[in-house]
Amino acid sequence: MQALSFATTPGAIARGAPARKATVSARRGAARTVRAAASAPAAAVEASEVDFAAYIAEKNAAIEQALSDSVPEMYPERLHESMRYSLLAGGKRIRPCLCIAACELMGGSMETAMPTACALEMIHTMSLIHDDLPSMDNDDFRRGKPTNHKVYGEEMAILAGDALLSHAFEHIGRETPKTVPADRTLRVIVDVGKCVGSEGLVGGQVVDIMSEGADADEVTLDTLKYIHAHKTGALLEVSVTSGAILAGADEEDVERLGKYAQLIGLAFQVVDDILDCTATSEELGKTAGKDEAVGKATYPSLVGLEESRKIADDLIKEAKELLSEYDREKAAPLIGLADYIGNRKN
Ligand code: GRG
Repeated sequence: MQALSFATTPGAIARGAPARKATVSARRGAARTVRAAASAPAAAVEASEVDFAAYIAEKNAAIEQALSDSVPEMYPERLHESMRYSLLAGGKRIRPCLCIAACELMGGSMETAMPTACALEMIHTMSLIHDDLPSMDNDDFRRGKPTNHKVYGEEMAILAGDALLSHAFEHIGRETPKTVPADRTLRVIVDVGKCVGSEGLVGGQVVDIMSEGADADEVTLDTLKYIHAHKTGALLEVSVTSGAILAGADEEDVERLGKYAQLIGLAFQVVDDILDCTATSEELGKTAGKDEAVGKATYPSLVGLEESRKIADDLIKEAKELLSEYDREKAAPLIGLADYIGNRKN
């Protein structure tokens, strides 16, 4: 089977892109959702790929609408505008897609998973807003647009991030359908909290910051694995497991899907490291080549580009093998998402 080619929409709709001098094209940032097989030759596109593309298109449309509905335009207007600016700036929506796909695989519905799916995107978005701040990565572009603090100022960017974080938990608690037993919703809230805090995203970010500028031999592959598993992997993992939990999956399935998510999570970050040194800023929608510029330890810097590519491929293969326990048709979205993560170009 030909490897899927996942391209961003060439004709992405421009959304108020301001004039700028950097190489990143704002046009690219508008609709960076998961897109399947967009550039594969028609004859080579198998039915399963077409099905996956249709599945993702349907989910992404529903996710975009639900995200827009989730944060109101209200007083104080500038705060809500700042929250909506980043939340609706595009993005591939991988986390919500994973959450919905896992819920559906375990017999649940998109409606059951949607509030949690949106909450995960709110948390992901706030982590990007904070990551881009001058005191962190100090980036001017994200998702092909000027970063939140460039548009709204640092104070507002910090507070918009805080508000999105808080709103995420409120949203799961308030909007998850009442047909879902409360203990499942509570477990999801606890799990998401854990994946975001000191044992998750924040912990990973702290080790990442501490590792920057450290002597090369201090940052081992194990340190790098810790950073990736926490900074990136934890949220991807809880995206999958929370979808499964909401559907009422048993522990064995939650554990198996969690393992699948850990593998694709590490692959996601290995590919991120590869893209940082092989793709352009325009393709990425953010500044390329930053890892090398700040002397950051990455998979390519530690094991080389070729070996990094092999590691990513092996991780995706292993993740997909775990799904062989399930009906192939029902597991197709999670299989497709694993392939997407392995082959993504931004
Ligand atoms: C979570 C409380 C809290 C604070 C934030 C700043 C910080 C702590 C953490 C940094 C987390 C971070 C930026 C991780 C990188 C994750 C990553 C690889 C992002 C890119 O994800 P994509 O490719 O992006 O899915 P899009 O734009 O497509 O959504």
